[in-house]
Amino acid sequence: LRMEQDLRDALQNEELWTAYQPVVDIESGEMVAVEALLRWKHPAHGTISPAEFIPLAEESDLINLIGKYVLRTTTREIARRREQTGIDLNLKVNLSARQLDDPHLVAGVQDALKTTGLPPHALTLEVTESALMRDQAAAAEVLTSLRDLGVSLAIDDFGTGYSSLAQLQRLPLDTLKIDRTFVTGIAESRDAAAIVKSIIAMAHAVDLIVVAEGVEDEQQLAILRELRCDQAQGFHLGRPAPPDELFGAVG
Ligand code: G
Ligand code: G
Ligand code: MN
Ligand code: NA
Repeated sequence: LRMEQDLRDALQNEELWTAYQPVVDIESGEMVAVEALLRWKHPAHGTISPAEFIPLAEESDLINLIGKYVLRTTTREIARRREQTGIDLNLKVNLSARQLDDPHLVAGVQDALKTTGLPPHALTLEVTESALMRDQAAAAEVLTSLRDLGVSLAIDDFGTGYSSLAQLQRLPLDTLKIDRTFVTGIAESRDAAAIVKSIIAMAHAVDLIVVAEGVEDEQQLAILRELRCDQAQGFHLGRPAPPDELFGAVG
């Protein structure tokens, strides 16, 4: 497969880089976290979206190599930015389902924290609802090992799967991210607003911090504030950007 070989080469040739998108505390308006979103600058095809190349990488062990690279480079970057800005900034890194099956995952995370000096509480690992529901017993085990390192855990794209409150409660999670498909309609549709309201209430009932994704205007943000959503992310608050753009250049 041409593209798979290109992707393997991309890792070597440093064609992969990471954009960071701000996550804002709704009450204070402060940036409290950034989500690392991988980008591929292909020499011939230009920028390729992770929506295209992550699924390809997930077909093989390549996703574990990429995942390890992302963990190593983003923890280094954000450890440096925490020092530069003095902000107790949290780094959010996406994990693929297949990475949860990697027996070296926990050691890899531990190694990235140790090497870069990023405090464990400054790292949140995001796992999609569908990845967690695939094999709940196995997911619970690996999440528990990760949490023992002191890192936080988030369920991503929530609402797109079919998990119950009981299932959520059995997993050692800290944060729930509401999928942007629910946020998109909250200003126009009473049903969408009602769904978001009930997700927030349910998440708060089991002590999860709630992040709304895909916030694209002030009206959506105002509704989320009214619904007591904790944090928000989306183009209205900041697009994924190179770190120098987000934090300023450092020497
Ligand atoms: O940034 P963008 O919306 O194009 O990302 C598309 C998808 O790629 C999202 O679902 C996002 O979670 C995923 N993604 C981005 N970066 C990473 C990464 O480093 N690892 C994994 N597993 N997925 C990522
Ligand atoms: O699946 P995950 O939530 O990890 O992916 C985040 C993706 O959502 C990224 O690809 C990012 O570019 C995208 N994204 C972030 N904010 C917005 C937004 O406000 N609107 C839309 N349409 N996409 C967004
Ligand atoms: Mn995510
Ligand atoms: Na998401």
